[in-house]
Amino acid sequence: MSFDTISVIGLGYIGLPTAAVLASQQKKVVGVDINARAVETINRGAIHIVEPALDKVVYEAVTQGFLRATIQPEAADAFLIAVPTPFMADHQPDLRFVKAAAESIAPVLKKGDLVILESTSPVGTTELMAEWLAVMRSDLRFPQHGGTPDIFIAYSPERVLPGKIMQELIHNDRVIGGMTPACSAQASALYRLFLQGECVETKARTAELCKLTENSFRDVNIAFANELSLICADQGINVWELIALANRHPRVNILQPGPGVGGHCIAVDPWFIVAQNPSLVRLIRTAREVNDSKPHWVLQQVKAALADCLTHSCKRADEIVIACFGLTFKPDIDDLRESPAMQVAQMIAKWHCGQSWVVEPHIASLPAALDGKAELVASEQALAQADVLVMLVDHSLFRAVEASQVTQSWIVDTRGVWR
Ligand code: SAJ
Repeated sequence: MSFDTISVIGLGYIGLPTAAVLASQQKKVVGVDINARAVETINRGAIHIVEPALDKVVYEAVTQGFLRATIQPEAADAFLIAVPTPFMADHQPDLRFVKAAAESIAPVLKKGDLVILESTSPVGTTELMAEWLAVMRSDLRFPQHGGTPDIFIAYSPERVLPGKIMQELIHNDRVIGGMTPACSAQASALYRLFLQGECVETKARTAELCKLTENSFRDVNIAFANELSLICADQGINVWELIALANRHPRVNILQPGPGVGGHCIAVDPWFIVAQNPSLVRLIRTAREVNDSKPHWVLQQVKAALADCLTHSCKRADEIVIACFGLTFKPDIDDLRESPAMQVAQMIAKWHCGQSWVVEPHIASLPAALDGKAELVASEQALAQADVLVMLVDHSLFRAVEASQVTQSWIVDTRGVWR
């Protein structure tokens, strides 16, 4: 188990940090990605994604000669697959990137190699991947064939929090699901090259469901908070005060409501459980529906605020300026993927006949979906001139705004910043 060369397939938010951390242990790491621009950027020692502290580790790994990126897989002792697993229009998991990754490494596999799947996957995907590989390499023995395999295969989900990846990658415990105990042992040996947390070994299928369970747990709990926010709005109760009070109970720990649940994990992964167990899931599906419906509820709140503004001011609807604060899927990042704030801002821009403003300090220009439909403005301008304020993302910069600067009578605050 010496792992002289390690290959990481997929150099995105998980693959690149993992490749860089392995290279920082002075291992020869070859990163593989189909995106030629990402490959070229990494080979310059730069990064194509935003994640605190990643740039320095990648720069050092590349300039010291331990990390190199390429488009074509090469022979290695271990392969880590970290490619996207999105869902299709009907919420069924889309495994085409995992299949493409397996197809791309199959020709370079050799006896003794280890293949680990890290992508969030429905239960059974690791076994499926092993079958794909076995069909392509009938000259090799795989774990499903019994006996000592030529290729060791395991599933180990990434569990790192965007914004804290470099820290959590090293310190979080790691669930390792080998297809056999020997596969688990091999995979643990690889992660121990950099991991300070524990390697906890289990079966591949349990590890797959464990990852889906973690994100579904969070989704269900956020849905609970979001449902409370609807009830509180109806009853004239401050939901943040309510949650803070309830959380003083030693066994209550409610999460925070918001405009919905975004990102590429929590809003996606529970659907993998739903897709595989349609007749069993009720809570997990409902939580998804509660969270997915929240942006529409926020739009209704904005419509009600505008109607009230029309009643109490002498302005026409087309003279009223609505300003959205925040577009990203969570605070203090620049990631707009699957962002409920983006969804709300787009719906407002489409519906409102007056000006729609957006304040988002983490981006330099509006994304295509809002270009020409809304205007990116500074926080000061929006606070001084907009009529209706819609707080969507609790960036630290927004939390730092003095209460005396927020003078509007019409505020829809989905984050409890201006409560
Ligand atoms: N959110 C709320 N209220 C809360 C907490 C979060 O509305 O109290 C919203 C956020 O604003 C955001 C969404 O939920 O829109 C997701 O944000 P997050 O910070 O909960 O999670 P992610 O998507 O950044 O990362 C999650 C993490 N999973 C868990 O915490 C169980 C991370 O550890 C996983 O590695 C990651 O998904 C992943 O890649 O699967």
